[in-house]
Amino acid sequence: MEGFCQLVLVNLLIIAGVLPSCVPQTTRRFEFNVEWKNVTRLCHTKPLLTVNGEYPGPTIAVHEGDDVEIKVTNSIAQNTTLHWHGIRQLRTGWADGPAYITQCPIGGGKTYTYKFTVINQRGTLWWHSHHSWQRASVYGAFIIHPRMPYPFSVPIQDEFPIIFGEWWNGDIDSVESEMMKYGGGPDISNAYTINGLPGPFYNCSNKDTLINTVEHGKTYMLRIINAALNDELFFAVANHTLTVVEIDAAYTKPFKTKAIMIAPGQTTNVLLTATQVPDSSGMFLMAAWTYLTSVFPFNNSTTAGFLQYKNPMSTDHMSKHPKKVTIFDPVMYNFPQMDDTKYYTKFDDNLRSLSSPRYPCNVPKTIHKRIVTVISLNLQDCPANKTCKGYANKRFYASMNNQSFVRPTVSILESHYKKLKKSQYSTDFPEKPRRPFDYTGVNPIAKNMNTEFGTKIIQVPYGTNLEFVLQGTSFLNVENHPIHFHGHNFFIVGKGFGNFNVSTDPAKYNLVDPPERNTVAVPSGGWAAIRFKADNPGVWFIHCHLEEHTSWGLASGFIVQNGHGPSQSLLPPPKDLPSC
Ligand SMILES: *[C@@H]1O[C@H](CO)[C@@H](O)[C@H](O)[C@H]1NC(C)=O
Ligand SMILES: *[C@@H]1O[C@H](CO)[C@@H](O)[C@H](O)[C@H]1NC(C)=O
Ligand SMILES: *[C@@H]1O[C@H](CO)[C@@H](O)[C@H](O)[C@H]1NC(C)=O
Ligand SMILES: *[C@@H]1O[C@H](CO)[C@@H](O)[C@H](O)[C@H]1NC(C)=O
Ligand SMILES: *[C@@H]1O[C@H](CO)[C@@H](O)[C@H](O)[C@H]1NC(C)=O
Ligand SMILES: *[C@@H]1O[C@H](CO)[C@@H](O)[C@H](O)[C@H]1NC(C)=O
Ligand SMILES: *[C@@H]1O[C@H](CO)[C@@H](O)[C@H](O)[C@H]1NC(C)=O
Ligand SMILES: *[C@@H]1O[C@H](CO)[C@@H](O)[C@H](O)[C@H]1NC(C)=O
Ligand SMILES: *[C@@H]1O[C@H](CO)[C@@H](O)[C@H](O)[C@H]1NC(C)=O
Ligand SMILES: [Cu+2]
Repeated sequence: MEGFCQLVLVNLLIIAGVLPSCVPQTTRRFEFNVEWKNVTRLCHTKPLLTVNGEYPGPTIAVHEGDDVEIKVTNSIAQNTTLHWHGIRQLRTGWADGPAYITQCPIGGGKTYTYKFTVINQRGTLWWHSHHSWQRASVYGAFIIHPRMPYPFSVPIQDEFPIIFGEWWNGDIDSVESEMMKYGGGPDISNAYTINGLPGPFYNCSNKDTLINTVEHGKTYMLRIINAALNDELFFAVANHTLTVVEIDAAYTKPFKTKAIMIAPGQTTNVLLTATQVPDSSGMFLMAAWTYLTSVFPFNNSTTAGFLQYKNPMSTDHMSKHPKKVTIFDPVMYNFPQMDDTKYYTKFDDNLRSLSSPRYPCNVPKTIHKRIVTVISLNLQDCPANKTCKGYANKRFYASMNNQSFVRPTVSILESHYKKLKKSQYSTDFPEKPRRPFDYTGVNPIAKNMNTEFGTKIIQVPYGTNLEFVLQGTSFLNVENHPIHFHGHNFFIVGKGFGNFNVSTDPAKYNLVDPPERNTVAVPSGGWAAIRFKADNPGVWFIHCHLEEHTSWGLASGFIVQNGHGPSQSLLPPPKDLPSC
């Protein structure tokens, strides 16, 4: 093997994705320092929370099967935690990261080493802070290189991360605390970003524009991540077609599309072949703009970068500066409009698991338990003598089955593992709405939109085949919600607009090749049904990946009990686990 791996031809074939990787399984170690760094965008300089002074943070790149150790040092006064979004964390829930769910936060001046193994996963994931709204700037790519060649035959010339985010000129802690104090919506961001760069459509930002260089005729892999706090996005490259090959680190049946929609928490790998004959600039616009389903305020603006051709065939010189563009007009580029739900639905319908002998689609054909949960926004009366800035001078909240999630002060995983007497959670989350109603058809403003507060979660034995029906509502407005599950991938077996019908909809499920994900964008004014085997003992957070909704309580969780023997049991907590 050693000698074989050193042959030049062998290495070329590995890079092109034709032969399996020769890299041995190993332990990959990283050191992450959470620290402030002065960063300037849009002519505003501010202290920004970063990892190792980088924005976005450093990329973690490992191979399938590697052990990973990330030593996190917290060099700020505030608490922090980090989450490895989409990593299954089999038996290592202590390393998952959501504050007060699987760990107490890492205090100022303290360290914690996240240790886990990447088992049977390959593709693009990401990492981010899972404490308060720190993930506004504390995020980065988590790339798992496959051991086996890619299941598509095109040789890949190079790959680019494309990470969307949001930039606020002000301090993100104040945005969050204002929102929680007055119960209104958060201040919207000043710009969307690609790899931390807003791009040419914003004032004082032309120099902060991403440029990816390509060669005519070659194929590139774009590893696209939506790390934005509160916004679903469309993404497209002018005059180019994208071929979707993977979502949330699971291969899909490849299909071509003009644009993708990507919700916060999701990742998408696309292939792009540089087929075009560029003009004298050699540049093609790559843009991301809102997929709009809500009536809440949002920033109607576009982040963009450029694909730049090397040696453009139509000219002998090539510009080094971003092309001057001022107006983004989707029509001009033949892109979907921001409210084009029809376009999104068609795109989403095309997502299918690859479902091949090597990568089978292990969707549970039968289930042990179906949980129907309504996801909604809520309005609560303003407390006496307080100012509230939500709709009708009330406070916004959000809930699942009318339970607005309250974080406990000790991590649920620790309470569960140590069987603490004074545990601050209960396992009686309602498995269906207590009072069924017309979820998507009512005039919501006329209804009672109060919610209940608590820390109710679900508990199931190891190996339970679970189905969750996530039912959207028209409370305040219909809206697309990206619901993320920790510790498990799931299969999206069904979805639709309007209300889920238990007697007719399950018969229409796709149990052959449904898409596998960790974050499902529940259709606006509709529902999605997901299935998975609960085979990872521990405590797992479920929440909307729109940060404002999580803050308002759109969250819950589930405990998977230990099964038989060590291989089906949660490992003991690491010695350096932070305490509360
Ligand atoms: C940011 O700049 C301000 C003003 O120049 C300075 O006081 C502060 O120490 C800087 N912060 C960091 C983290 O470099
Ligand atoms: C929204 O986007 C525009 C650019 O189109 C920017 O100038 C503005 O600061 C952003 N933020 C707000 C709060 O409008
Ligand atoms: C840029 O600044 C100019 C002048 O202040 C303003 O008129 C324009 O609306 C701004 N454009 C954006 C996109 O923010
Ligand atoms: C790109 O597409 C637009 C409209 O779809 C077209 O007007 C333009 O000529 C194309 N550009 C190139 C370089 O092919
Ligand atoms: C967003 O901005 C564009 C261009 O200025 C405008 O045509 C469109 O109506 C705006 N959309 C919304 C929902 O505000
Ligand atoms: C609210 O204000 C009223 C009148 O100023 C006062 O009597 C009452 O004690 C206040 N209530 C609370 C909870 O502070
Ligand atoms: C939610 O709970 C609140 C408080 O108990 C109640 O007033 C409201 O009617 C409930 N709503 C639904 C839809 O069950
Ligand atoms: C479900 O569909 C059946 C058959 O079309 C219909 O009779 C029933 O009323 C529907 N149930 C609900 C809750 O809409
Ligand atoms: C950090 O977390 C601990 C444990 O929950 C808490 O007691 C402490 O007040 C927090 N510190 C800060 C600065 O928020
Ligand atoms: Cu949401």
